Amino acid sequence: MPEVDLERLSKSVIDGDVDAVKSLVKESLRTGMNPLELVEEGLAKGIRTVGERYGRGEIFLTELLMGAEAMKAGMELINPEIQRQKKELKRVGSMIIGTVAGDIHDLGKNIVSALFSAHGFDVVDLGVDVPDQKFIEKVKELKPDILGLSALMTSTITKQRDIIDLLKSQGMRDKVKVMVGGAAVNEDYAREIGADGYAENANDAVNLAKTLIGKN
Ligand code: B12
Repeated sequence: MPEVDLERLSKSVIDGDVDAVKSLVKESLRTGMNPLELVEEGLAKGIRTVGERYGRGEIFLTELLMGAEAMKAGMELINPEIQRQKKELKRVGSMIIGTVAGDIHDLGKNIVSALFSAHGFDVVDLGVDVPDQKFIEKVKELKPDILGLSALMTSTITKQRDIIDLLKSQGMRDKVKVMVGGAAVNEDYAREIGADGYAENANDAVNLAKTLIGKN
C-alpha cells in the first residue's frame, strides 16, 4: 500500500469515517500490506492526532468519539489477520493486560495487546475498568510472563501502585514482570511504584517485554 494511502487511513480516523477506514483496511490487507504498519502508521497516528486536537480544545467530544469508533472498526478487521499471521510465529511468552479500575480508555491498550500478539505473545486481555483483585486472580491462574497495566488518568494511575502492592502482599511479586503504561504514566512514576518497566508506545513495550523475559 503506497504511503499516501496510510495517510488516507489516518485521515479517515481523524474524520471519524468508519466506512472509509473499513474499506481502506480491507483493501490494504487484500494487497498483502503488513497489518502492524496499518496499526502504527495508519490508525494509531490518526487517533493520536485526534487526541491532541481534543486536548487543545480544537474538536468536540462527539468528534473524538467518532475517531475512536473509526479506530475500533479498523482494529476489528486487522486483529484476525494478526492472529492468522501469528500462527506461523514462534511463541515468545505470555501476557495479561487490562485497563485499571475506574478507567475506560482502551484504544492504546488494544494496540499494545495487538502488537504483543503479533510478536508471538499469548495475550489475555481483561478489558477495561478491571478490579485490582481480578488482575491478581488471573496472574495466579494463568502465570503469565508479563502483567500489563494501562491507565490514562492521574486519578487511576494510583491503581497501578495498588496492584503491585497487592502482588507483594500476596507473595507473588517475583512471579511476574509488571509493565505500566498510558498517557498519565512516565518512567519516574513507574520506578517509584516498583514496576519492572514502562513504555510510552506499543513498539517500545514489546521490545522491553522481550528484554525483561530474556527473549531479545
Ligand atoms: C480518546 C479519549 C477518551 C475516549 C476513550 C475512548 C476509548 N475507547 O478509549 C472517551 C471519550 C470515552 C474518554 C473519556 C474520558 N476521558 Co479521555 N481521553 C481520550 C484522549 C483524547 C486520547 C486517549 C487515546 O486513546 N490516545 C491514543 C492511544 C493510542 O494512546 P495511549 O492511550 O496513550 O496508548 C499508547 C501508550 O500510552 C502506550 N500504552 C497504553 N497502555 C499501555 C499499557 C502498557 C502496559 C504499556 C507498556 C504501554 C501502554 O501504548 C499505547 C499505544 O502506543 C486522552 C488525551 C491524551 N492525550 O491521552 C483523553 C484523556 C486521557 N481523558 C481524560 C478524561 C478526564 C476523560 C473523562 C473523565 C472525561 C469526562 N470528563 O468524562 C472520561 C473518562 C471516563 C473513565 N472513567 O475512564 C483526560 C485525563 C486527565 C488526567 N490526566 O487525569 C485526558 C488526558 C484528556 C485531557 N487532556 O483532559 N476519553
